[in-house]
Amino acid sequence: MDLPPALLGAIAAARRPVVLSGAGMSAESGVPTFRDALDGLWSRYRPEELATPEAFAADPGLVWRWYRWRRDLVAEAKPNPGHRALVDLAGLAPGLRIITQNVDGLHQDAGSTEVIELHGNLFADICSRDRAPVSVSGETAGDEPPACPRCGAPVRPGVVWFGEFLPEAAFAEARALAAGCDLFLSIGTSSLVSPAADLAWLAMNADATIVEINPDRTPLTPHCDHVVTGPSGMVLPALVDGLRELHTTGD
Ligand code: BJW
Repeated sequence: MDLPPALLGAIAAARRPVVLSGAGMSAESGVPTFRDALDGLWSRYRPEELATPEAFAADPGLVWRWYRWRRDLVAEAKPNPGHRALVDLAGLAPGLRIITQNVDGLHQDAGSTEVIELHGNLFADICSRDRAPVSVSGETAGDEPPACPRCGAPVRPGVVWFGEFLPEAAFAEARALAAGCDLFLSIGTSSLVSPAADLAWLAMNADATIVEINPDRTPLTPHCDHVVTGPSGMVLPALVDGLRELHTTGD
C-alpha cells in the first residue's frame, strides 16, 4: 500500500503524537463495531438502547446478559496487525500516546502501554449505586447481575454509558494530550460520540496535523490534513513499513 510521502514525513517529524482509537480498530479482531448489525439474539436491540443507565435500571438482567455475551466474545479476541503496528509505531515515534474509546483491552494485550481508556473496561465490575470497583469474579456467569458485596445494589460493567460522565482523570489527561499534541491520528472511530470526538477539535486548535484512518468518511474527514481510506489492520502496518524505510534511507 503506497502512502503519501507528506504523511510519512509528518509522522516522522512529530514530537508529541497522539492516537484516538475507536471500535473499527478492533473490527479485524472480530469485535463488532457499534455500527455493525449485532448478531443473533441481540440483533433486535441497538447499542443505544442497552448502553444506558436507564436500560440497566429497567431490565438489569437483559443488559447484564448483553455484556456477558460481549465479554465472552472479546475474551476470545486477539490483537490484530493494526494493534501490533501501533506498538511498533511507538518505537518509531517516541512519546506516542494512545487514547482509546474501546473497552476491550486489545491495545494493552498487543503491548501498548499507558493506554488511556475513556469509556472504561468491559472486564471491570462496578457497583451500580456508587460506581466503585467491586470484586465478584466468581459470580458473573449468571443471567442476572450479582449483588454488590458492600451495599447489595446490582453490579454492572465498568464502562461509560450514554448520559454518563467520562472518568475524570482519564478525560483530563486525554484533553491535555490532545491540546498539546502536534499530530493527531483518529483511527477506526465514527467521530460521532462526544466528548471523545471533541478531542480532534482540541488538536486542531493547537495546529496539530490531523490524520484519519478509516474505510468510511466521518464528520471529521473534511477537516483532516491526511485521510487514509482503508482498514487499520492494513494501513497501520504499511505506515510502519513506510517509516522504517524513511529511517533507513535517511530521507
Ligand atoms: C474501521 C474498520 C477497520 C470499521 N479499520 N476503521 C443527544 C441525546 C443524548 C445524549 C447526547 C445527545 N447529543 C450528544 C449526547 C452525548 C452523548 C453522545 O455523544 N451521543 C451521540 C450518539 C450523539 N455522549 C455521552 O452521553 C457521553 N457522556 C457525556 O456526554 O457526558 C456529559 C453528559 C452527561 C449527562 C447528559 C448529557 C451529557 C458518554 C458517551 C459514552 C459512550 N459509550 C459507548 C458504550 C461504551 C460501553 C460499551 O462498549 O458498551 O462507547 S457508546 C459507543 O460509541 C462506545 C464507543 O466507544 C463509542 C464510539 O464509537 P466508535 O468507537 O466511534 O465506534 P462506531 O461503531 O461508531 O464507529 C466505528 C468506525 O470504525 C466507523 O467509522 C467505521 O467506518 C470504522 N471501521 N471497520 C478502521 N477495519
